[in-house]
Amino acid sequence: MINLIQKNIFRTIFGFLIIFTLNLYSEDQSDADSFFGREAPIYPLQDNLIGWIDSRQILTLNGEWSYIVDPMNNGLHESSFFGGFPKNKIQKTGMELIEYNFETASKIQIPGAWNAKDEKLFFYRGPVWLYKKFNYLPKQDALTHLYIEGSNFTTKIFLNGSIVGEFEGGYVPFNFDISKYLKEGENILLVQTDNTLNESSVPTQKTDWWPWGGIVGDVYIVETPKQFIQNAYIQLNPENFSEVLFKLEMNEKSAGHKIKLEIPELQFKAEYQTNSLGLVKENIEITPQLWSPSSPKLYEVIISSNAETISDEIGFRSIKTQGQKIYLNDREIKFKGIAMHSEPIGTPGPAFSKEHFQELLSTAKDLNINFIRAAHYPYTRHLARVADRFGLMLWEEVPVYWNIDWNNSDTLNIAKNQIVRLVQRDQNRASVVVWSVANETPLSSPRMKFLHALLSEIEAHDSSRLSTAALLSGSEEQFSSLVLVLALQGAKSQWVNPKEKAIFRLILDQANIPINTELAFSLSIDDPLGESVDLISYNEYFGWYYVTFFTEQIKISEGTLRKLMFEIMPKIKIASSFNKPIHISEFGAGAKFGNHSNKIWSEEYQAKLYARQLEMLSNNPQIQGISPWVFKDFRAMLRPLPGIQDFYNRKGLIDEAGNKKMAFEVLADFYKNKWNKETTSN
Ligand code: GCB
Repeated sequence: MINLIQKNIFRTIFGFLIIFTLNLYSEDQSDADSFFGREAPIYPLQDNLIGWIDSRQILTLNGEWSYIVDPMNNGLHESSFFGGFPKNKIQKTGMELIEYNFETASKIQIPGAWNAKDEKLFFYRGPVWLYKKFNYLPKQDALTHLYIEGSNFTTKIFLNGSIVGEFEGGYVPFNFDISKYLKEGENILLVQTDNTLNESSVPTQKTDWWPWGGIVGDVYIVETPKQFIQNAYIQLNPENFSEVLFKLEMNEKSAGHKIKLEIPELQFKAEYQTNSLGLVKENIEITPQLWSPSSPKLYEVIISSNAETISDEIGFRSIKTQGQKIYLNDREIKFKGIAMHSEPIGTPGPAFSKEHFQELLSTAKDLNINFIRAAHYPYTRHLARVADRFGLMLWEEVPVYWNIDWNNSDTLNIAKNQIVRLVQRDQNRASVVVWSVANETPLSSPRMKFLHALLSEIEAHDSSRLSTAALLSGSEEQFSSLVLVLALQGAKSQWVNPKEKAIFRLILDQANIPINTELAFSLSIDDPLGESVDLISYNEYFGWYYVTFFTEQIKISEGTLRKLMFEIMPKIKIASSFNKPIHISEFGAGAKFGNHSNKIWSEEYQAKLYARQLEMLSNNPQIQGISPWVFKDFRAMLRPLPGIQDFYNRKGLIDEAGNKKMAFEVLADFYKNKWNKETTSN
């Protein structure tokens, strides 16, 4: 008997090896592929976004989840020999061969990124499985949705062994109807999230921030009636402050749904009916007190249908540009800003909660700011909620960063989906005054087409805010004229050494420029995208980056060039051929907290650079807003310098623990005492 069994096993193994060998050596590669994997199933795509999430019936799935790292992507049904992790097989007799077990796996807090939780995963970019068990009582006559506020960057969802769907693109919320997969009692949710970026993703592989992996926003089970309010928009008419535009959309395109709108504090109550597309669109006559940084007034707004009631706290304000100025509620305002990344103070990983943003924004307020650039991707909805209450204006952005696969329609769809979802989520936040579609994207015609497509999405969904993109500008000729201005300064200088002076003179001679010429450097922002945006935003790094390129070209020491640059900076002219306001969306310098010297990476150098930059920027009348780079040191794989960076970008005004660097006070003082005081109190 034993012999027979042994023989069979031997035969099976032998057969297995033969197939294995045959397939390995098969001429036809697809046979080999199908041996290791199965056909990939179709993953349904996400549903339309559900708005007003905070007033829905929700069960939170935030908290402790289990996780298994899957670097070879072996847990999917289609790539696994044994059927994949979603089957969630459990050993019963101790004899079943199952090479995973979510019950005994390591634990992680969700929302949260695995790179921050587990040291071994610090640099990890790949798939990880996240597992959550929850009890549920499915409701008749209701729909149940799974809502995830952000998951980086490709997410596959399985519930009780069934495929729910897939969402591509990080940072933005998405939801799936899971009604048909739910069971009474224990339910098992398995989410595979993969933070790999590639040349066609948004962003692409290279970013100057950490590609945090995992579920980075709230996870909720949301119950709605079968016919529910998908979303609603209620915003001031910028042309008439006694009128508000109200737009509502049902999930089903059908007429006759009765909708009640109430704003109790304004004694406003009205009823409407949806049209055949399931829409309401009305202009409402009310005169709210306007939201502004000095008075961030919010009103409770309640919307009900026959089957449900949703509500929110909403502020009303207008934002416009006219000529080269910016107006909030028709009063001129300057954006006294700071740029940020979504990382909390003192805690590694991404920021996601109300508490994280409360701490970030209240510390940032010590800079006397009225504006925040939330670079370079959407943060969770808590940011804009906190900003609404704190009276801070916000710039929100999608991660179309550096070079993107401009000609790829899938890439465009990811970016469109990101901007649309961001707008749909935050469209009622008074704090949000700017939508940005890109950061530092090199000029080309496919890039123009791509960015125009994103701007059109904004136009179609919400044209009441300012559109922008942080531009790169300045032609080669413009920058070579910067070398000439430095050479003039150097040739005349009292402190530059004779050898370097001789080089400067030679440069001037070759350019036929007499040494007594008065020449100031002027930069014109002429990116053709300027035509299509409301705000001309521009990132510049005078005093930090540019001289590094010149030092090699002209053989002058970097120290000399940096000193000369500081001397000429206050006279630099920045303008644009577009008759629109300019916002300097970045400038900055790296400094390690506690590092004191007169060299780079010191707090002193950073503070001096701020002083020179601020002098330069306030001498340029077209500049109506600034958001220096950056509020806090943030994690960045591009920044390895040991002892200084250690994988942090050190351009923060505070370090990761919240310690203030010297430049913090320089900016705080500028905003409080120097830059057009009259426009601060708006
Ligand atoms: C930039 C980028 C930003 C970088 C920054 C820097 O121009 O927009 O993402 O982090 O420079 O620190 O170099």
